[in-house]
Amino acid sequence: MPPRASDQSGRPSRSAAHRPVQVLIVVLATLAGMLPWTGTAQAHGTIINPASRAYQCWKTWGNQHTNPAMQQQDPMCWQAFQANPDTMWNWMSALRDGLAGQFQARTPDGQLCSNGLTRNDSLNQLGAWKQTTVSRNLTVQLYDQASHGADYFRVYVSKQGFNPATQRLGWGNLDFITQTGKYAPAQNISFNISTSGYTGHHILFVIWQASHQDQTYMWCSDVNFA
Ligand SMILES: [Cu+2]
Repeated sequence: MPPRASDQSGRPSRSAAHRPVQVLIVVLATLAGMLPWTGTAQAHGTIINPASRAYQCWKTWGNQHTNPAMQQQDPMCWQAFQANPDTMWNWMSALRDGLAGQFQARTPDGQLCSNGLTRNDSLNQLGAWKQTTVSRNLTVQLYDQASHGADYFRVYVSKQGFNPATQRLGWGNLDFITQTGKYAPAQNISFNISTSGYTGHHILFVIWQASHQDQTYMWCSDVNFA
């Protein structure tokens, strides 16, 4: 009985005493709720070899992005930094959720290199993007800070005769190369692809369907088939 009496008499004062604690819990819960979001916003991935457009610009110019020499030496990165530097700072975040596999229906021609993201439209612009020299059999390398794993990758190469410097990439300009199998979560995932009949500047177009949720990434990597 003494405990119960003490309970009842203590309730109002205890409740008042707990109010700051409850507020703190709400604050902590809110912060905790924000953590995964903040984490995923800053940590995803891209194709680092052959480098996707935003990654190549970030890697080459990220630590000297105001260097005026970029305008002459790498005009496509220059225009991308002018348009929106966040495209480069967030080279890992070119994602859309909930596409339900409707990649073509929900990605208009001319917006493939930006994954249909307005903020990354600089990546669709025409010109002399820096190219990675590759051979017909090549290794494609994903770096994913978040280790999402992959349901699959779909890989395409722009058709022979298509000129990435003067033509906006549409679905009709692509040859489908392969769709990979599933990959377990890892920061580094790489796979080999085989092509034939390509020479000169092509776009390697890769779709990454991540495994943790319906999350789709699309990138253009400029390659030179030697
Ligand atoms: Cu992610």
